[in-house]
Formats: sequence, structure tokens, C-alpha cells
Amino acid sequence: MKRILFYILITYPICMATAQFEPNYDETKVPKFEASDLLTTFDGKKVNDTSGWENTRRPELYHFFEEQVYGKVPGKLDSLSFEVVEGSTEALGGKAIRKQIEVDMFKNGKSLSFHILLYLPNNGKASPIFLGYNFYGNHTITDDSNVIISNAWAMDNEDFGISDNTLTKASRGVRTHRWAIEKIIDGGFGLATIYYGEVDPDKNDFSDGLHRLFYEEGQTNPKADEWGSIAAWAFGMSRALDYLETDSDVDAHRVISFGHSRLGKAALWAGASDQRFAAVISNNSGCGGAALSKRKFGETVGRINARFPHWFSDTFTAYNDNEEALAIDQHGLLAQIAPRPLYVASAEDDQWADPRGEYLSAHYVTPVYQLYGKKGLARTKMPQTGSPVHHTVAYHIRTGKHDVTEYDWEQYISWAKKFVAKEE
Ligand code: GTR
Repeated sequence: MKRILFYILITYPICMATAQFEPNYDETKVPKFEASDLLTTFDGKKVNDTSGWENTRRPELYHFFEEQVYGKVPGKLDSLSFEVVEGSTEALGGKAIRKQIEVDMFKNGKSLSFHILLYLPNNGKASPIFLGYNFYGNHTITDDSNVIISNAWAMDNEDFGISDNTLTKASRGVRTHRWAIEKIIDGGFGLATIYYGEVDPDKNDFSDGLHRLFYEEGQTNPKADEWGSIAAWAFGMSRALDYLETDSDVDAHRVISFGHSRLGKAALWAGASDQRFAAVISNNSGCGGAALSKRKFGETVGRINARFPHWFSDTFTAYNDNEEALAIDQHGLLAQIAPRPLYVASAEDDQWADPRGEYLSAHYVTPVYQLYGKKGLARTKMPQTGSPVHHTVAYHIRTGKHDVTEYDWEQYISWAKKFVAKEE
């Protein structure tokens, strides 16, 4: 008896504590909250036109996310250089041009390089581009044996034959299903991709990657309101865009920032912080991406900061289990893309990313697009699975898990043809 009592006394508090930390997947348990009005400034002034949006509200939203969520970039690079290190006009059976570009970033006597893998339609035109990071190296997105294998740190993955944090040819082509290259090229678009680990290795260690270039003498970590990894990845996308602007085979006014999951968060922040991106696609970006934090559905701010302490600025931890204190929710991030085309996509089995929270967030930006006479997602009700809504703001939810599928790409391509590519 005593033993049973002892067991209950010991396990009860543990069970209670875990129960409290179980993710919520029950819509009836979502806290009541009002999403702040995007067209009212933090000090209560109404925004009625595009100049009020561009000169007052959008900058204050940007500064909020910069200071409270992703962190400030502590300055500019000293210099930047590009070199096309490999190329072919006979890629993908002759339908594409391939280029591999080394981008070198210099600051405070230190440097860091990353590689862009670029495929372009072999049609003699300057092409619009999808630009997005990959998780395991440029060589994983295609079977093309000419793709250079990165020597940057990589997450071990037994299924992909990656061990000792080193990429080898064992992982060539393991992620082809996530990149519909042929469809992209046939649709008249180019694809530019970068291994995100070359810009900042995805681990809680600020001694490597981009951050270290910006340190002052003796500094080992970014300051509390400075950038985490997501902002570093976003910065890398902008430097890739710097290169694309120099490439006459690219229509640099039509570069779409694309990303999946954590890299979808980075794609959104890149689009918000760099107005040169023509459009943004968030694929299953979830918490800290498109999803509303105040719903506390699936992944929460506390959870993401505990598991990935290096992704956001330290200031974001003030909202751990305290989402209601956010002056603006993630719809304030999506709104910064306006009036540029924005696509948010979810997957049914990806409840961790809160599909409903992703949809609502995109829905709430509608009034901002209306200021520009553009169409958003007027209905509060989510579209049915497999019934995409394509306006300047677009959304779909598909069947299946957290991933990027052929279906997702088919949607992005047909939407981008209409809203991003140049009319003939
Ligand atoms: C999860 C994380 C998500 C999402 C995802 C991914 O573990 O909780 O926010 O970013 O990783 O990037 O695949």
C-alpha cells in the first residue's frame, strides 16, 4: 500500500506537468483572442491608404518583428563577390541551363561562402525564378551528377546515408520528390536553391556560420535583440538575390522567395525584410512562420524556443507561454509582403503547423491588399482540402503530411504564371 501511495505521489506531479505541456490539437481549447487590426498603428491611428501603409504601418510592423521575433541584422557586409564555378547549357536533357555560383561574403576580415545551384529554361529569355533553400545539400534535390557536394556541416540522417555531419554522394538525389524541377522549367520558371547549412548550420552554436562575421572583438554570441538563424537564412536569400540581379538570364524583378517549414519561416522573413522579392511562398511554415501564435495550437512559442533556441532572437522568449502579450501576431508578418503576391499552403496531417492558424493569418491580411485594389482571401471559412484559392493572396490545404509535393508545385507554378510571371 505504502509503495502504491509513494508511486502516486511521485508520478502524479510528473503526469500533471506533462499534461500541461501536451500540444493542443483541440479547436474548442483554442483561447479566445482578437487578431489586431492591421490598418491601425500601435498608437491607434487608422491607416487609410497605401502611403500610410508604406510609410508608417509597414515599417513599424517590420521593426516589431525585427526587435521581438527574428532579431536585428547587426550591420552590412564589407563586400560580396560572385563566381560562376560550373555551368552547362545542356542540363536536364538540354531543356535547361545549369549554373553553380559561389557567393563570398566578407566582413571584419572574415569570410563565408555559399553556393547557388541555378537551373533556367533554355529559351533565351530572362526567366522568373523560384529561390529557396534545401535541407541536405544542393546535390540532394536532383540526380544530376554535376551538382557540387557541399563540405559544410550537415545534420546526420541515417536514411540519407549522412554521418559524421558530412555530405557525400550517398545522398545524391534523395530529395528529388520535393523539387519538381522539370515542371518548373516547363512552366517557364527557373529554380535557384542553396544548402541552408552553408549560410548558418542549423544547431545552437553561434561560433560558426554567418553570425561570427559580424562579431566585435571578443564577442561569441549575437546580442539579445540580434538575429538568430532564421534571420541569417533570410539574409542569405537576399545575398543570393544580389547575385541574381547580375545574371542576364534571370528576370530579377520576378524572384519568388520560397521555403518549406523552418525554411518557409526564413522565406517569409526574407520577403518582409527585402522588398525586392517579387512574391513569397510559405509551404507548411507553421509556428514562427505563417501560423498565428495566439491560437497556441500544435507547436507554440515556448516549445519552438525550447527546442530551437538558435532560430529566433532571445527577445522572443518573452512570449513563451505568453503569446497574448504579442503586440501583433504572425499576420503582421504576412502583411509586410503586400501588395506582392503571397501564397500560404498547409497539409492536413501537419497539425503541428496549425493549418487553420496558417489560413486565418493569410485571411487577415486581405484589407491590406484591398488598399491596393488586390484580392486576398475574404472568407473566414477555410477552403476544402484540394480546392486551392488563387488570388494575389493564395492558399491551399492538401492531403498528406508535412512535406513539399508535386501537387504543391503544380499549384505554385500555375498561380505564379498568373500573378508573378510577365504577361507575353
Ligand atoms: C519542426 C519544427 C517546426 C518546423 C519543422 C521543420 O521540428 O517544430 O517549426 O520548422 O521542424 O522545419 O521541418
